[in-house]
Amino acid sequence: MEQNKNYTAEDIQVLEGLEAVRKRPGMYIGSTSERGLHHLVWEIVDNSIDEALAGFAKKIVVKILKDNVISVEDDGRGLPVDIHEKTGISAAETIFTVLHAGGKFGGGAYKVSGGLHGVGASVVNALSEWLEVDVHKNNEQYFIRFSDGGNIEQSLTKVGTTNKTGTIVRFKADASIFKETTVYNFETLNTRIRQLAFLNKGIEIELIDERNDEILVRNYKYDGGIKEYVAYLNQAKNPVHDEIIYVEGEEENIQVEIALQYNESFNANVHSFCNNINTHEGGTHEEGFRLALSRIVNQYARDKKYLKSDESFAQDDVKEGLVAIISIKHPNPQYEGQTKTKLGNSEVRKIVNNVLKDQLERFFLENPAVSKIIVDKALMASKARLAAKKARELTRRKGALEISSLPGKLADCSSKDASLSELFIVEGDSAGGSAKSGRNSTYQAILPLRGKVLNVEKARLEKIFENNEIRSLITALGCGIRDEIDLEKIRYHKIVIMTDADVDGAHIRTLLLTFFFRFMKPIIDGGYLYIAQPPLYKVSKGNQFVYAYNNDEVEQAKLKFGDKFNIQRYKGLGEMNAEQLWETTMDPQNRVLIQVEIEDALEADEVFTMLMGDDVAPRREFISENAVYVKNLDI
Ligand code: TTJ
Repeated sequence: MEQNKNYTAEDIQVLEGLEAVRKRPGMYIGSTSERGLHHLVWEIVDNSIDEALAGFAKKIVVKILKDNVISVEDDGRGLPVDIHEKTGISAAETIFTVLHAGGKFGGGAYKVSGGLHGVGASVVNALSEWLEVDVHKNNEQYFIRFSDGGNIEQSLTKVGTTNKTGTIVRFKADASIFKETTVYNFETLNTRIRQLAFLNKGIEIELIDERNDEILVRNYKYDGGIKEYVAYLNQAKNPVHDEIIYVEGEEENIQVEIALQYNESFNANVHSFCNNINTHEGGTHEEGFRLALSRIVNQYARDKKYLKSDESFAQDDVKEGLVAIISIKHPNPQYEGQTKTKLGNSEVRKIVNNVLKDQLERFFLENPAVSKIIVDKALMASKARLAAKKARELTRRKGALEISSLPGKLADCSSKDASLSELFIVEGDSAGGSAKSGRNSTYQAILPLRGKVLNVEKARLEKIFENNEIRSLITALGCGIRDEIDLEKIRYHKIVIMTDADVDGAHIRTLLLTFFFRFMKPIIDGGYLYIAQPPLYKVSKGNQFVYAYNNDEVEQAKLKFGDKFNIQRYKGLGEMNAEQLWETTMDPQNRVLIQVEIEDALEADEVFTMLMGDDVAPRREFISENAVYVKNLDI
């Protein structure tokens, strides 16, 4: 391959740019973990999405080739191949070698997808062992190859003729950068590709995994766009009206699309996107939506005399059982928040309101049966909320003389510094007893739970207050619940679920995770929630012993002790004495805690609905598909 020997000032500047990316990759792709690795794919795919949104590409194919090489191809116009008169470098090459290049790929459409606005291609090149580009354009086929983090190896060269147009990019992530892994997760790619197809109606996106003998193919194309997304999210949730409400509009060059449908559950499932980015932290588009929806439902309910003129639904009442997707395309989005996934553009609030108001009011008037169902649902929610408020006031009034009591069974810690304090939620009184005696009571509190926690998946906010275990937990945490959560008030910065390593323990852990996900999600998002890892075995020989936390460690212990040894399987925390429980599971010096994090709230919602919801069939299918992976099942 011809080497580009005579480096120009331009080349130096280019290499310095890409060198900067290799020095601090986290600044460009967030991290070099598995999540950062997958971000490379999205930076490339976003370019093809833009070509499709501009109306020139119809199909995008993402392939995972052998050795975890990624290929992304589209049938668009093909990257520009003209040679820049000043630099003598082709436009295609520039896009892969200059940071902040390609902000606009020509045409009227502005670059909408992706978070980095076109810097992606050169960042991916910088972080790849090699990257190749095929361009089909003007009946010619062109080829470029870069290697070792973006050095040009083969400049743009005609390598043949063609009768099609399009762009194909192949790259191999640099293992010296992505030290954790360079293996792509099929489900991660599949979930996001399906989401991109939902968010960009009519674009066909295909995923092919060629790494193994059995080739996996997934193909997505949704002409109904986010309407089909709402239908997909509601498929296991029993919708209460057939038609999915869909509005779209554009104002000030900002495109707004909203789809919504109510189901019989009590949970709200509202997800918002800007330029295909999942704005997990919400923002002005979501605020505009919530305001407009509650205002319109209230207005309709009053006009039809379902509500008296001085009554109104709270926003919560109108959210109950709601599944909604809000997707906007914005030429100049301002992202805020901890993870830069909160939309800050203030003009968006009124634009979303304007787009939704006219069309939703018209829908309600034209579909009185559906409107009545929605209003009835809000009425039920409102009645339950008001009844519970009265009940709470009553208990407060009755208990007015009591101090605002922490639950009696809470063994609190003496420290009042939440940032140092830990709450262990323990199953049963015997384990609770061991935990209380074994703990460091300065900063470790214990809350023993008696019996099963309520399955809140099907419960209204009001219902869960009737459950003693849940009420004790809410009181112990001290930070409120649902929209009233104030993490400033939380009494512990580590909340540790410590249940038995048996089926019952797993069930209680799942019930608690459901509660936290459905009613206290900010606690998970804030990284406060953990799962304790008690040892599964104690392997001993004479007075020597080792705790084993998994089967590999058992094997290692057996090797250490040679032939004669004793193995004790810990089924319940109660089988350990206080000292052992402290040493193995609570002592920060030795313990292993798993921090609970939500990779993708949409997926988590699907999992909780499937595991904890009414519909048995999906759960049975999940169990039969995954039973093969179960270890240490106690019969
Ligand atoms: C921009 O306007 C002029 C004609 O070419 C348009 C363009 O660049 N289209 C385009 C870019 N289609 N596909 C891409 C692309 C595809 C991949 C896989 C990767 C990159 C960096 C760009």
